[in-house]
Amino acid sequence: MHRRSGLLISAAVCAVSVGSAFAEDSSDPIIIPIHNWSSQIVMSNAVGQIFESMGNSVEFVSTDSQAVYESVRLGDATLEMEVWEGAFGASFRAAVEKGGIHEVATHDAITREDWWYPTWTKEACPGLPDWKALNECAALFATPETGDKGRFLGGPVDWLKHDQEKVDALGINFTVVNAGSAAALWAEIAAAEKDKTPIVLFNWTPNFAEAVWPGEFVEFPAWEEGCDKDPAVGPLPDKIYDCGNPAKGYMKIAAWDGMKDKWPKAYATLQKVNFTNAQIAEMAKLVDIDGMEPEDAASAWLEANEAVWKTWTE
Ligand code: TMO
Repeated sequence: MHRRSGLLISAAVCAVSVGSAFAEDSSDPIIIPIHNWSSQIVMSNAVGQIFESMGNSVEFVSTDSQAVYESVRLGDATLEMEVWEGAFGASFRAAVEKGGIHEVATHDAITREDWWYPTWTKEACPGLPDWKALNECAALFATPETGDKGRFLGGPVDWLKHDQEKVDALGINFTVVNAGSAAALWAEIAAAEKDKTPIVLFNWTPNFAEAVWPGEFVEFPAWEEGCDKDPAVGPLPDKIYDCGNPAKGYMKIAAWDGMKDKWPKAYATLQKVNFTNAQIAEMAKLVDIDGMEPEDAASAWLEANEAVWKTWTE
């Protein structure tokens, strides 16, 4: 509580000088939240290091990937580098409606997050990627844990993918089991690869995984805005979540409304930040394949891509 009113006061003091072209950034740290998938951690470190190269002070905090929108709205965190439409669109929109957080920019990256399988799975279930074919093949995906139902391996629960709601709405013969971490997803694909066991799990793009395991997303009824709220939207008139996630989703950058006045230079840089699918997949690869620590991966990425980001600081 105390800290927040402090932030508000300094934002107000700063606002007085904003009209001048010489407004300086506050020496308070820019608070950058990090979550539980690699590209977000590396990208956040990269942008933090860019701010540091401009003389700013930066602090990283590990936060829940849904609750972060409330934190940014209140100014407890300053920005969010990866607002994925599929996983976070609802939480982001809800926070924007309450006020205090806004969209700064949209990355060039086009995103998709949904049920996915490595190519060998299709040999066992040739009707894929249609979800109805997946349903007919459910027994192929059964595990001791799921009995005669297929197992869908979901991501960590804070990604809130509503997989169980989708299973219930579409009447799919699957049980949702959530992995504890992103690393657990990759370990399961690698284990299944040994004897080409069929597997269907949560995955996304851009990600390093697409360069390692060719595969496809399951095609559910196409996402339509409101499918998660309005039973009338989607193919079944009385169900919500009777659809897949957006197949061409956005990835946005969000910030606390006070950032612009408190750190005007950093904010001007943030407005120019923009990553592509290939760049984001590369950031994840540096950690998930090459085994680098995220801060080292960020430094290596910045060093190899100076032409991409240097102009953002001018
Ligand atoms: C938010 N995520 C990229 C893990 O789907």
